[in-house]
Amino acid sequence: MITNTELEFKGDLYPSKIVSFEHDVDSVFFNTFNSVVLKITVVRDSLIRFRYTTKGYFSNDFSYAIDKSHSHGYNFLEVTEEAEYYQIQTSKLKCVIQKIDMRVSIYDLNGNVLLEDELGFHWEESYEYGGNIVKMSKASKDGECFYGLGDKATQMNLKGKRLENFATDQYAFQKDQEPLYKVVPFFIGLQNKQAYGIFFDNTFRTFFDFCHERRNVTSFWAEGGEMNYYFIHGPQMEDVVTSYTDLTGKPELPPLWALGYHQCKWSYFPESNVKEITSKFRELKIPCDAIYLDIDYMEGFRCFTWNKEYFPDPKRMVAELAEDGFKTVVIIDPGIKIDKEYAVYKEALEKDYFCKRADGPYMKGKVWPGECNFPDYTNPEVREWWAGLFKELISDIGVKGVWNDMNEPAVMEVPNKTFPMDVRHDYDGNPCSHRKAHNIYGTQMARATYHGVKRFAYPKRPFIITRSAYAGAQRYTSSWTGDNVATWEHLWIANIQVQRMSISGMGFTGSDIGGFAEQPSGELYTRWIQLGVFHPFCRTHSSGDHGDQEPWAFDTEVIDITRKFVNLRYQLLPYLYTMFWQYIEEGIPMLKPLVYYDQSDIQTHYRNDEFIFGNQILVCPILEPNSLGRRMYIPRGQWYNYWTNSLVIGGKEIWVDTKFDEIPVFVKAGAIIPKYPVQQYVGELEFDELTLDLYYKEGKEKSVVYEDAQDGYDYKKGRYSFLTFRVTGKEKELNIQLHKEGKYDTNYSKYKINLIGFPFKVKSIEIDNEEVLFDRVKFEEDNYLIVGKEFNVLHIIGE
Ligand code: MIG
Repeated sequence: MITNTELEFKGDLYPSKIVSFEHDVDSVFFNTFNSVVLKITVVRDSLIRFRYTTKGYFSNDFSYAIDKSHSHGYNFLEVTEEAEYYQIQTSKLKCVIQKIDMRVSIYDLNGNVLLEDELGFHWEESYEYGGNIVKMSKASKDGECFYGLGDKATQMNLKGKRLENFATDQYAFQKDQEPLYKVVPFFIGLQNKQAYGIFFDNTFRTFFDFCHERRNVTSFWAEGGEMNYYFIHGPQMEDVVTSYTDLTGKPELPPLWALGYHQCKWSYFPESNVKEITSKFRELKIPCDAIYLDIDYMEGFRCFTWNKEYFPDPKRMVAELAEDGFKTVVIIDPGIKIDKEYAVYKEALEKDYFCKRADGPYMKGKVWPGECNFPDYTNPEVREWWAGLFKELISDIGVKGVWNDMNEPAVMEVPNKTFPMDVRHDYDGNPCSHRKAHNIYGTQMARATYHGVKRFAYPKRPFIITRSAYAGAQRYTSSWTGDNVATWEHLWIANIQVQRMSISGMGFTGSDIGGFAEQPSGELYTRWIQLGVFHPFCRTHSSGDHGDQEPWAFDTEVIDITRKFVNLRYQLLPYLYTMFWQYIEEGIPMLKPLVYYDQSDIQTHYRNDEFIFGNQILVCPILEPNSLGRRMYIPRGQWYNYWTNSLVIGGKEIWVDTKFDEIPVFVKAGAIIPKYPVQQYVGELEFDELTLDLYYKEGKEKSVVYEDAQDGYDYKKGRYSFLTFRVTGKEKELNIQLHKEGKYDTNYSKYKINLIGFPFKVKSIEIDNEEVLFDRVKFEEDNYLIVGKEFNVLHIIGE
């Protein structure tokens, strides 16, 4: 911990005055008398990169986080020199650099300060390792709020916190515990109702201080590497998050089954136990798409092997599970057992693929298999080799997904829980020590795994899940929040972690439902499932040490409620898939914390529990035992209680009654929510109608529905269906305009439209301006109608 006394430490060095500058296309270089260079690059009008060196020149510019295909290009760039400062102006921003001390201020074009250096860039030389500890401090205004940073187990608004980024196997972590498994050095600041973002792209151990040490100062620093950050202009949080996600990359669509319910435990074995579990799901009619094999499926924990006693014929078993609709996902860890008889070990040794200590010997560490060596996934040749290892598992045996664990990397029985810092890495041709490679090790492993699974799963889509990740990992993999605990507090943590991951570019995330360590009560498990079905990744997992955690480990009531909520998730699959599409297309987070949803309402700035699932469903978990309801904030606008269909006007905190088999769920007025029938697994049923729940609104609302073949890559060639419904409701009528894009023809031919909250009785219906008789549209009980899917305008007229 750095204290105030240390802050006054005279070891800190600062840029002196600027003596020259050069402008080279999109970049401007400022040189100080003491050899500091600041390179400012205009990536886009609203996205500016700042790089500092203290030695007069820059090292090779290389980042694992930045997506090579990110958008760049600006409309306007002008550099001017004044007596006291330089100014860089784009069509969105103005950036002022003081000549005397190189301090930077960023303004919007109305002259509002967006972000201003306090001390600005400074550094401390590191005698022990060479290079610098690089530091940045910014002035913070009263009322400023901070969000983001990945998987932090603390309140949504990070104001007043100091956080640390160093990927760590943090078994049974606690609230506020630092650091955790993932590293996303990206935060969103919100000040004066304007949002901005900072992405500090530095893989060394980094720290962020949000007005914790000093009230009006935000600072961030790294134990090595470069001061290298991107400033992202809002003013809406959506602008910041979508720009950040564009910069660090978006995933491809997962297969739709990956959005189903997954069941996991450490461990299901032997084969008969796996089958017992899967059959029980079908027998109890609780939908489930994936079953996981944890480390015990392997022979002595050797990756890419099978314990033949437990699993005599994996190919047959995987095929039989597939017939019943189950996809098999297997765990693969980074540690390769030191064993001269083990093919994977032998090959990696021969090819020199393992990480080495600074002085030459292989890095050795204990994990599940005993003493292991560890592939250097930062070497592209090693990644290629690793990808190739998946051939048998995927092409031959038919495994559909791979789960990467322990990739922080975790090492047992050593105080720092990971590699020694002197271990060497290739870092894609930029050799470095583990100090620099530690935080991206897990991502590079997941990346290699992704390429392998993708190659051998083709023409189907791959599914990868990882525990450790650095910014940008979303391009390759989903993730879970690691070894949580079966406590109510952890349910609170899971809710925040998944929302936070969502606004940190890495939305395909979930928690171990029910808790990994310890045993949940039936009530806690129920409350967790009720939240978990609204998380992009939905899996029950447990350590297996404290008893079973399948739904039927609890009483009938729990089983019934689990079924009810998992059914709801399966009904909402088209809605969930649509939000995934918006994530991969536009970088829009699938879950939206209330502050993201309505940043100009200050009531949202400190909310934690409520979030928007997709665009139009408001969810709030029950986080306490024996609850008959809870208080919650309803954001501005009109919302229908999903369970009662009663209308609430938002912008206030209210009490919501819920039974044990409900949590507060609200649907935005005007929304059209698409639903599939309940299926026991994705693709089980053929159906001829898409259900559309239409929530009446006096006014306008737009809803979209994305669909495609649910797997494969045809969607990239335009074979998808994208429906836009524009609802306009009036006192006695409602109009739906439908616009269709894409070349995919859905299997169903009709819509069943449920009319919810209509204040009038339907008198007649016009389709494309022609009145239709009620025998052409099935219209019953005044609350739903069935119409052919091809229409442009549907006009519902009341009496
Ligand atoms: O040291 O593979 O977070 O999900 O079940 C424990 C066994 C290793 C940690 C993972 C957990 C997994 C467990 N693993």
